[in-house]
Amino acid sequence: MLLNKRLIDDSNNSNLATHKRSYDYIAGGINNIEAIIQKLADFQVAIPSWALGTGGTRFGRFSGGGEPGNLEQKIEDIGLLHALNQSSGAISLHIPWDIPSNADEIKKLAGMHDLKFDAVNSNTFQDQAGQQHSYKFGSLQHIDKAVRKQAIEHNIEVIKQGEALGSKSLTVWLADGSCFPGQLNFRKAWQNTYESLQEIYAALPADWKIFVEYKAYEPNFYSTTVGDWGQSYLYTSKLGPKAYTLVDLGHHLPNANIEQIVSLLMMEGKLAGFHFNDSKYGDDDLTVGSINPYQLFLIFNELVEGMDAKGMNHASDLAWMIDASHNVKDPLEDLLQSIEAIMIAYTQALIVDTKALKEAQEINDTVAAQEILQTAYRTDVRPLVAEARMRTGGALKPLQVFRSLQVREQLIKERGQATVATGL
Ligand code: LRH
Ligand code: MN
Repeated sequence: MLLNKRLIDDSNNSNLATHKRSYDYIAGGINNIEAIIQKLADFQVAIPSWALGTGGTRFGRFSGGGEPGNLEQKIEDIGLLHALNQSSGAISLHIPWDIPSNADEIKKLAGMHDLKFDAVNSNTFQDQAGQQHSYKFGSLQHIDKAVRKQAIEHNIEVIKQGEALGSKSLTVWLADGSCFPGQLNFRKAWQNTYESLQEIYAALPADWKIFVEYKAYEPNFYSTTVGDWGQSYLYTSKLGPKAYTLVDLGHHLPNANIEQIVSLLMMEGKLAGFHFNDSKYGDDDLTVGSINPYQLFLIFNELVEGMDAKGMNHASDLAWMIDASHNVKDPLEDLLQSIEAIMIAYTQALIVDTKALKEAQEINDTVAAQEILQTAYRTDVRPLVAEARMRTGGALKPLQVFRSLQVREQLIKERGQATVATGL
């Protein structure tokens, strides 16, 4: 479904007066406002190809209808999101859930929607039909060399798929681990995984990166062979300069200080980027900023401070991706809310008075430090995010336009109620 630009302009015209009032009020108090708006305009978040349909759990799945039944329709849906918010300009593909039938055709279609291809994701956590060796007891860690070989070859195949689309990075998330004490020799599993990753690393094109994603548990419930940032960092620091550690916000044990992990990985120059989502308990893959928006702000506060300390380009030097699953919300509405939450947290971090914060830290003025941080966090920066959207051709109110155009109803008319999108 292609979105007619005029409809966005009409909506913006009807919202302009209110927007201008709140924008002028906030912008008036910020000295480098134009630089901030430009940073927001440049900031693009990749949409996961596996999160455009209704997710589910082992207890049930409640489809909303009109889901994309193939990669072409997924690109259309991401194109629609990008037309609305001008901040979703990339796709992260998962192979084999979304193998491009014809890479050039797919690349052309994505180009028509002004979309690029971010990291490609391999999948050695499920057995595919006709697969020779099972990943039941792991893939790159597996005690059987033939299974490891199969998993290595799959990752190398995924790199080739990504090259054909113009992607520049491979994300490896391994479900590998154990469910019971005694099931696994941890060192052997680590060594097998490391040697397997070395073979995949060796197959990376010169200008590519490999992202090693860690996760505390699930689907294994006793040990995970890439279980936390330290284990991932052990791999990425030994593998070489093209290896980085990917932070999925939902992959931590309760109360982990993720912003501290982020600051240290950046200090080491080993932060790949993110799979943004939110969670209350486990890897819940909920809407970004829906449960703990303050944590998201604190993470962006470390990111902005760390990137500026290293002179990094905010928009291009780290991988900004969403990883979500939608059980009760419309997938596209959920993604629009997630992008908004990311842009708000980034903007709040950009208006932190870093000079005053540093001064407070240097005299242990903890009260002042909190005041400085929370002044930024408690500033309603939504008009700034909306302004950047409008200046780049997007909607001041993407969700309002999405609903007023009855996009889901139209997609159900076009695709029917029963189409099922591949993915989670
Ligand atoms: C694992 C994970 C990983 C993906 C999968 C879809 O929980 O976060 O990033 O491969 O979700
Ligand atoms: Mn993830």
